Amino acid sequence: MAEQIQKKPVKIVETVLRDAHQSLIATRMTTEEMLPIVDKMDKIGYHAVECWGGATFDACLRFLKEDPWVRLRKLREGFKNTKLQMLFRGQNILGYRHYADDVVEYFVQKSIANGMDIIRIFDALNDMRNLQCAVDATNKEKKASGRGHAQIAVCYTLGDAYTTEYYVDIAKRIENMGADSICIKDMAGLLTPYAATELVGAIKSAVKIPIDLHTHYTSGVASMTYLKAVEAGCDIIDTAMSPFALGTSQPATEVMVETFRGTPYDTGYDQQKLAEIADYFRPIRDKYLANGRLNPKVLGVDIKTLLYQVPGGMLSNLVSQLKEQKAEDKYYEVLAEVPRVRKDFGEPPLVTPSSQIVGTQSVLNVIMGERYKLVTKEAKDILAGKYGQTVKPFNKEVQKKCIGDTEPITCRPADLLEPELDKIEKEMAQWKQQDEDVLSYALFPQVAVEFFKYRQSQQEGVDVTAGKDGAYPV
Ligand SMILES: [Mn+2]
Repeated sequence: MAEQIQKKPVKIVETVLRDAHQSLIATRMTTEEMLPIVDKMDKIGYHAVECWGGATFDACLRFLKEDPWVRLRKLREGFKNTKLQMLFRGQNILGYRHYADDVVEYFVQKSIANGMDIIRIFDALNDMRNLQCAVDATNKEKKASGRGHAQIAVCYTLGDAYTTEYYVDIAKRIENMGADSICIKDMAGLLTPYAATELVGAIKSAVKIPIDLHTHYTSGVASMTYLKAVEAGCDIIDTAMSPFALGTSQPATEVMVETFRGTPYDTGYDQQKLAEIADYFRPIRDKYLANGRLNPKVLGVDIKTLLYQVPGGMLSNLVSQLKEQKAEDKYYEVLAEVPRVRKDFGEPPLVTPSSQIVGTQSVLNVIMGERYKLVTKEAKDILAGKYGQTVKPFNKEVQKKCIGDTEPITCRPADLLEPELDKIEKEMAQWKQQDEDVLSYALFPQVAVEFFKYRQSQQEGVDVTAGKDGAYPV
């Protein structure tokens, strides 16, 4: 009988070049640290390597003084056989506001033109209206160039509204929207193993497109959750090479590969080759541990995440925000405030940007000693409907205190935006050296200009910023 069981190797998305270092070391891995190992990674047989999008773009420009587009092109050059994957925040692209459709379309077009294959598109509020433009743009590129795969992710979270029926309904809508695959995106490790059996089983019987499960090890259940999910029909799982696995990152690639060995789900990956890749990343992990960038606090199991529903990247951000304010002792107080603020804001999933909005507001509420005494612009926007529709209504009292009599909007937020690409291009014309610069500027105007100045100083050997805002090494 055993021979008759149909082989169904589980596919693996390797996250070490994106989510793993975003979750553990605030996205600081450099292109230089990535490139020497690309060739070995390319020979594993991964379904895809997630390596771009999310916070990588911002971190490249802001902290690493790297051009994210150059990184993408170099990775594309190195990964000759492996698909590249990116994370894309729907109408927010990789930024923190809603962009007009023309910018979203142009970003998708340029991402694929520069080598991206799979675009995982999600919306922090699971408002599907915010995804359609990016999905259509991906499908258009796929038709034109043969490259491109639109994966729509539904953010997994807990709460009254988030029933199995809710997810099944969303999954059907995702399939109807023209997605090539669906991702259950569990930012905080909230999906427990037996809940995964039910959820994946239910979605599997409702849709035909492949299911990818993405979770984090934060609460300690993630590898068991993958096991049950795969048994229930999950096609793809996201894992990270062991030196950048566990804690707020993903389950370890080698562990999951070994778990399925000899079963119908056997990946067939070579453990010896994986070990060589791990050997490469281990000293890099040690470096970040030694310089304090990798905080041991995010490496353990924090079962409280099941209570606070805080995603990996957000946990490490909260730690550094509190460190800056010299208020590290308020860590658990802030963690307790997070679910209260979330409820006030219509119980959205916590993922960029809603995680930052809820997180920062929680820090302010605790540090100021009075809730909503100081309110961020983004918190006001979310309460004014400018990010889209939440599954639950807002706390009316909090809404009133934060935005007063402002009339909240109910349409798709981008419907109120005029095309803006031409205007953006004119604004930054003096810095433009490649088409992609327009998009870097569109997403992070100040940070991009700083980067453009730095780039120019490198090229010309003169420091154009001298005497203004500090000198760059030339
Ligand atoms: Mn993630």
